[in-house]
Amino acid sequence: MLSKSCAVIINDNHTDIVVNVYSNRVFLVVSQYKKLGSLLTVAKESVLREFNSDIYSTKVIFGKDEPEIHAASRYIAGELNFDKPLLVSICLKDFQVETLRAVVKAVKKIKPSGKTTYCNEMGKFLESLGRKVAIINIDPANENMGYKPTVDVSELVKHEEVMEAYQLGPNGALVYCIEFLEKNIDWLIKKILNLKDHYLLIDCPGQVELYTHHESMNKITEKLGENLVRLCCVNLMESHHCSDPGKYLSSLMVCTTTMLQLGLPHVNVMTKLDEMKRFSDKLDFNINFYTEVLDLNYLLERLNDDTVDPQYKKLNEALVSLVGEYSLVSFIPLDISNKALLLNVKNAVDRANGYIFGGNEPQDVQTLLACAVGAVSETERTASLDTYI
Ligand SMILES: Nc1nc2c(ncn2[C@@H]2O[C@H](COP(=O)(O)OP(=O)(O)O)[C@@H](O)[C@H]2O)c(=O)[nH]1
Ligand SMILES: [Mg+2]
Repeated sequence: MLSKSCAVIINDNHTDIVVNVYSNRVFLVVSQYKKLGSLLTVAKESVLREFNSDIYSTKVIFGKDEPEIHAASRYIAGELNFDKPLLVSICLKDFQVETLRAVVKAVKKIKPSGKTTYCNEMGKFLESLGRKVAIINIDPANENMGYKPTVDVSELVKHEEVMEAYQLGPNGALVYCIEFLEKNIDWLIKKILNLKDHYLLIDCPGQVELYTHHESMNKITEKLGENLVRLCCVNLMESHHCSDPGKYLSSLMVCTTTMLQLGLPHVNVMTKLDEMKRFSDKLDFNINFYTEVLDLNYLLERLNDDTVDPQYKKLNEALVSLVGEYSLVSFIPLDISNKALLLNVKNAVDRANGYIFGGNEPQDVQTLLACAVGAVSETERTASLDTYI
């Protein structure tokens, strides 16, 4: 776990939660005000170990210093019991024990965007259609792979060892590993050339900076392309980002930047659609607005509802018009357990990377053309999404 975030509704209040794990501490943000609150350090005292009860000492290093914030931090630290000192930023509308319990429950349930799950499930799905699939893991910090990777970057470089050897934090070590992979790209190419008759799924790291401004991923995909691998970037965005106009806009910016930076055929997928129900009452628009990225002026109105500052209004306007002018982004909705939605994603990827015209699967001309133009009947499409709100 490096960095994970989620949003939950607690007592009718939208609550943002972010957990960042560094080598020497965990940074937890809990906010119901869309901003950082008091910042506290929480350390576990070992003095009373013999009584088998942990004592936590808390210290405010920034912001309001109130007893309830100390008590809340101690409660959260005790329940979560991280093995590293905790730095916590708390900004809550109430400090009732039910609220704190809900925060702890949400932190325990935080899950990443689902890249590994996607590779695993899509792999099985494609195999059921008769494709010979190989999954290649190039995320050096990958956790709980449910599949057995045919090629694993950890044979080349180990994230933990890099952190230790160079005294780097998890993100720094990850960038080092990816740069190392770029320098040793021949290792990967050689392995891939042995998989000529396979359909490849490449499980990538999730650090967004690798796709928005760092150059290594770009060079890696270029080199693979030169070696006749027809790549398509499948970018996963979690549907909970729709519950907040600011988060949704930032996702659109990340998608646009990634598309421009990588320059690959690209399919954006909105994952965990089944979790959308939890936010139904927080959604300003229907699912189509978010997946098809419809008129962003409506989004701008919502963004500006949250601020009276003219500078922020101008910034929102500029960002919205930037995303709107490029007009590159739309999302295919996915709930990983829904085969019909998995099929939609598969068809979009087949169109994007050209597999539809080169694969070995038997296809009649009509299916081929329908897939090539993305034909899905309107009733088929809305029927499959209606159940999600
Ligand atoms: N509810 C729901 N959970 C999902 C879906 N896809 C993935 N997940 C969960 O989200 C977590 C994602 O973990 P993982 O795939 O390892 O994420 P990664 O770090 O992006 O590779 C797992 O616990 C999955 O069970 C989905 O469509 N719906
Ligand atoms: Mg993963």
